Amino acid sequence: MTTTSAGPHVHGLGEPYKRKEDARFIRGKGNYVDDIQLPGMLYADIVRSPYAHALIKSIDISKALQVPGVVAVITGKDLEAAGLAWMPTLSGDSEAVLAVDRVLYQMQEVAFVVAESRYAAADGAAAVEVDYEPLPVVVDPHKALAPDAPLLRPDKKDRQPTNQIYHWETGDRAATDAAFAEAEQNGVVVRQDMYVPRIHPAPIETCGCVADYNAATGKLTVWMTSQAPHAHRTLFAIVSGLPEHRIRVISPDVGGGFGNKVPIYPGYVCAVVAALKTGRPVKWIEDRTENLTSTGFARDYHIHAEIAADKEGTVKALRVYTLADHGAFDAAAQPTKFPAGLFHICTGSYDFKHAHVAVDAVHTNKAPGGIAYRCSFRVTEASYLIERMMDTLAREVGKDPAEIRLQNFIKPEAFPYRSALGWTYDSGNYERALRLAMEKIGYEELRREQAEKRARGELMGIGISSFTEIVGAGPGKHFDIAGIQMFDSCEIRVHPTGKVLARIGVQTQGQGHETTFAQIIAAELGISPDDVDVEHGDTDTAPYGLGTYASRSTPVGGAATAVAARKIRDKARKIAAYLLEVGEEDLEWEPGRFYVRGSPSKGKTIQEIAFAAYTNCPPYLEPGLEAVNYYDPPNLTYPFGSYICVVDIDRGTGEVHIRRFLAVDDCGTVINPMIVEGQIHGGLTQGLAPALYEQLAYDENGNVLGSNFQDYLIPTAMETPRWETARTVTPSPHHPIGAKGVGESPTVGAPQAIANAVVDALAHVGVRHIDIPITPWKVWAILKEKGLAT
Ligand code: MCN
Ligand code: CUN
Repeated sequence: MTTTSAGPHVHGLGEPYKRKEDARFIRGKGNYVDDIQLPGMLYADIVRSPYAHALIKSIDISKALQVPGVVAVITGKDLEAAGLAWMPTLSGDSEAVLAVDRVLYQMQEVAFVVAESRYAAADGAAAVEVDYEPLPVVVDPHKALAPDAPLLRPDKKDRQPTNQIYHWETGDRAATDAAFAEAEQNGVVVRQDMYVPRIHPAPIETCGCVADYNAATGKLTVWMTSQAPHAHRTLFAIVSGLPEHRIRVISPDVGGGFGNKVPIYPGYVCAVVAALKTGRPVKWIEDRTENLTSTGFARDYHIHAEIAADKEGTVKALRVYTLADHGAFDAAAQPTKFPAGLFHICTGSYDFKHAHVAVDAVHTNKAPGGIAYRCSFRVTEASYLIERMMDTLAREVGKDPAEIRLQNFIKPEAFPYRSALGWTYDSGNYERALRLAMEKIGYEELRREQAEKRARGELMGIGISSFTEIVGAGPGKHFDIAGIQMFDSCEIRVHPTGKVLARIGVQTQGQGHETTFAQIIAAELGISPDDVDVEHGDTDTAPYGLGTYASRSTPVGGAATAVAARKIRDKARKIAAYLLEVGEEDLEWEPGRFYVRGSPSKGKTIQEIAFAAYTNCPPYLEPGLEAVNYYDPPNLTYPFGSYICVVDIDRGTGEVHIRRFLAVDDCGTVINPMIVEGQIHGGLTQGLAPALYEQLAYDENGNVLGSNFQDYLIPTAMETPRWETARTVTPSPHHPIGAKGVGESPTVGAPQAIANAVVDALAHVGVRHIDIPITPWKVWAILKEKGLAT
């Protein structure tokens, strides 16, 4: 480390420091759950229902037990006898671990087979004979609410007599209705139905675990693909009755989570039961089809939205009604107090005076899960609806979509801004982001080009999305998951030689925490990130944390890390004062060093202070240099962005070609611009996906139509355009380093920019909305209807 007059250069905030974890990933030295091998380990396979709704009349496991290598077969009845047939979901519902007397969706777990090899387990699963009696299937949530719909959850009928899970509303209905009545008379009202389809996060690594129970010590160790190891351990303790300190959950390297690894799945629980039953370690790893068909899906929101505005297009009120399809069990990961997550960010970046939102959630014969996929608790759906609606309003009043946004943005001086639905946006400057995007992409020029092309019969569209996100749950008094408050944590140990071990409560599944959290400490202590190792994911060693989702790691865990590092620095100051024989107030700090004010050469480096903490500590202090912080944020952070997409449409095939896509993001203070850029590239691709390709569709019998990557289209390098990025920086006023989250922003912001561009290309022939995914077939049908197909 070289010391300059400004102190050593430590690669702190704002530096594109190369990812420390990549040293192992690019050498093939990552350590994923499926890499865990234990002596005597058994392998599992799951028998799954071919029916979407059926009674189970009988299960015969005798043939399966005769398959060579099969060691045990566990059924729902076995679990029932042990009191383990049901498990709590993250939304307070109970979900069948293995179905006992009925199945509620195709691919539901029915029996768990363990064997000496993965192949024997598969043969065993094929030999289990299940006698089903098919029942009527409901896949449409509207039909699920019909009075004659079959009741899917008779187990809940005492508290839930229909398929409706909840009705939830927020906002001021009377004031909103009054604003609409006024707009009907003297202004404009726009309305639109839209469906945000069911999609799937589809991480490259599917879900799985290895469960190992040591009967001698009574300790259960579970390596599992988990975005929330501590929360999962607590739920395991509650379900199993095992003491929590005798359960160790280790989430090793995770090959992509995207929300898919937040819920607890039956396979994890069955592997634990099988390990207890057989006395041997049990590995369960899903295949691709199991992952796509049975684990946490996302979206599936049927939305009706309305905006009331004056004749010039200044917005007055927003009214939204949504039917949320939660599938067979309500297993959505979301804060307890907000059943529709943070859907109430749907007033977006605009200054609505009034709003009212109602959501009805229903059961259908589809897999449970919900809200996963880079979404921040339903923010994706909220952002999609408001950005589509602003375009609809622009058409209605004959204004450009950019102009209508600039006219209605919350003004920079209005922050902190309280939204009509009661949320306090911490900071923002929406106009600056949109103006930067317009300037960078050459908006006016593009509009001229579009007009010329339109005159020649060519179809070109420009779409804008000026979204606002809401990330960083807690505060703990408002946010909890299954009762556990959503704070997060960091523990820092500075060793005598000045090297650092930091343990964090959040779990990384690819976002680069081992680098960025080291950079936060580097910035606070003036120690190179290379001298800071960041550990996470092992409940025996990491401080308690709520997990990584909803882009909360930087807003909450990052804040805990900065605060813990500041505690270290406070103690270091005391030690330095002792060593230098001056008062604490006589010391100045520069990165990595305290020195005596007025005599810069008289100082102590953080390394010297660390050594003294263990060798020559002031008698009035505890020896050592360690600190821990549990951070409960005072507010959420509100990152935002303005995206502009340019598309050309092929009149012969209906194909949408994305010619340009520019993303201006603002996540406050940036820790590592290279990692943020990577997050944005990946997130934009996952925003492109539902816009043009992905949908987890079902036929009327409840058969999953997207059970593999031939039918469920994820974009590859071929489909992905060259992303252009830029940024503005509006720090969070309450975060210790001013950082906001960013992981989900691009996926939240992108789909509607693309949808708006396609609708813009066809607006002159009266098209106002096309539901995503906007497939060539849908576009071609419109071209045909409008006489534009060639
Ligand atoms: N970062 C930064 N400066 C900021 C904000 C963030 O340098 N102002 C860095 C962070 O320190 C972190 C990364 O960017 O290294 C993302 O940070 P953050 O926005 O805090 O989000 P999380 O770390 O909580 O990640 C979760 C988020 C979610 S919810 C999904 S889903 C998702 C995503 O991130 N899943 C991912 N990005 C993913 N990226 C990969 N590779 N794999 C996943 O599974
Ligand atoms: Cu909602 S997907 Mo991320 O929050 O794990």
